[in-house]
Amino acid sequence: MRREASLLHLDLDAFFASVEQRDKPSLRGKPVIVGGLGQRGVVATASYEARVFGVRSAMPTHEARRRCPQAAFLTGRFGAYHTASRQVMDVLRRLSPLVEPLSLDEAFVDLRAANQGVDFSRPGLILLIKELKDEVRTATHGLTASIGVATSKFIAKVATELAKPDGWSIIEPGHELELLRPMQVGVIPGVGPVTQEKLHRIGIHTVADVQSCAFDELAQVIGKTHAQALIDLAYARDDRPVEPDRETKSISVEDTFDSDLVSRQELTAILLRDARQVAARLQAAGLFAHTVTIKVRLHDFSTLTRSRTLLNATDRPDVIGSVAISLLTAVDATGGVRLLGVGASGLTDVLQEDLFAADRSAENQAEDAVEDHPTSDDQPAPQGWPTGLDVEHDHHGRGWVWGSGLGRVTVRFETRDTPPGPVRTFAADDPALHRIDPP
Ligand code: TTP
Ligand code: MG
Repeated sequence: MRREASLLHLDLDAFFASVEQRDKPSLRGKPVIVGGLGQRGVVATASYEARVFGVRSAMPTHEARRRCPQAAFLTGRFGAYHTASRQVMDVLRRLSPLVEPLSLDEAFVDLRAANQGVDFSRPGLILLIKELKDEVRTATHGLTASIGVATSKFIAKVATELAKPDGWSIIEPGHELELLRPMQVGVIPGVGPVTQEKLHRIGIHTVADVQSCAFDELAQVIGKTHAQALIDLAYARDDRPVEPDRETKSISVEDTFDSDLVSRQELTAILLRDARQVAARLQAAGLFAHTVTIKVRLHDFSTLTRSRTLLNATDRPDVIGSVAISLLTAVDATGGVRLLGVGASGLTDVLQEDLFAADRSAENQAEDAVEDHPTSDDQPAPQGWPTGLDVEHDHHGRGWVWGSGLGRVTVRFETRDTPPGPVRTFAADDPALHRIDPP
């Protein structure tokens, strides 16, 4: 355990929604919900203005519409989120080379390895945190982050949660236990809803309850290994190091064929076999993947990848297989396939996931997809005018899709750097109107 509070955790506030409010001035200060807009879509995130109405991540979008009909419902713009993420990670890497991104909007930083000497006194840390928040705001053109600093990853992350939104907190060495004891057991990494429910059944609700529970009783419910991990964390014993290259880690399996394959049946069988191998390697490494990717090389040697990000990371062969198969259905492989592969990325370890939530069906998991996104050298096929998308009109300039239907598209003409702008409606096939990449 560290003697000084030198583990920093940063998490952007209402990340996707904040990017939308930044780029769409008319939505600032208003409820904004980003997610799947279709029949079975789920909420990826909601702005704090929408959270007041009880809208939460992973809630079905129709439920969110019921709770907060006045919100702007927007499709995700992953290009813009990736850019913002890179800007934040660059700021963090200027502070210390030891940065471990956990997702697009969240990272640990080891301040012991900082590029310049850090003053670990409370006033010294406060100064560092305030400067960091300012740098993030400047680099991202206005996004706010919350920051926690403590003696371990676990406590630093708890500190960030306490500070949300747009705040910071420092947990002084020696104060970890008093902080944790009254908290719900779900605060412990690895304890997701399923595990929490199991613990509730034996009367464990708070971290203090874990501390006073006999090891054997705990082990009966969640197994010996997990019981020990749980007890260690309940006593704030966490010496996990910051691992800077976790983000880039991925696991993949691919096959090249002697002759081009056309049969869907054969391709499906290969995907399932690859998925089993990927899952086995994940399980061997104790890792879970957030993103499943397929790689397809066609008869003309063009190579494309398709990926889907899941709400819950997985190490299950059936989940990976069913996602891979559904990704392949979106690829025109009628001319034959030369190479096929399955990959898993966005890896996290056991402690960042619900240890026992693995009994959900593959189908449910696949339905949970946040977004399908082409990931490499191929272009998305433009189809329709999803609300929130960036567009440009030859005469009116840049804006975003405010709504569409019945052969018409309504655009609000405003950008990050303009005041709230006017709306205008066009025919959906107006040749002067174009989809554009996030500026
Ligand atoms: P979070 O950091 O969990 O959430 P947040 O940044 O939206 O809000 P908070 O202020 O509480 O940190 O997730 C970061 C982004 O990841 C979020 O903006 C959208 C995406 N996401 C999903 O797509 N699905 C999910 O279920 C969750 C939790 C997040
Ligand atoms: Mg966040």
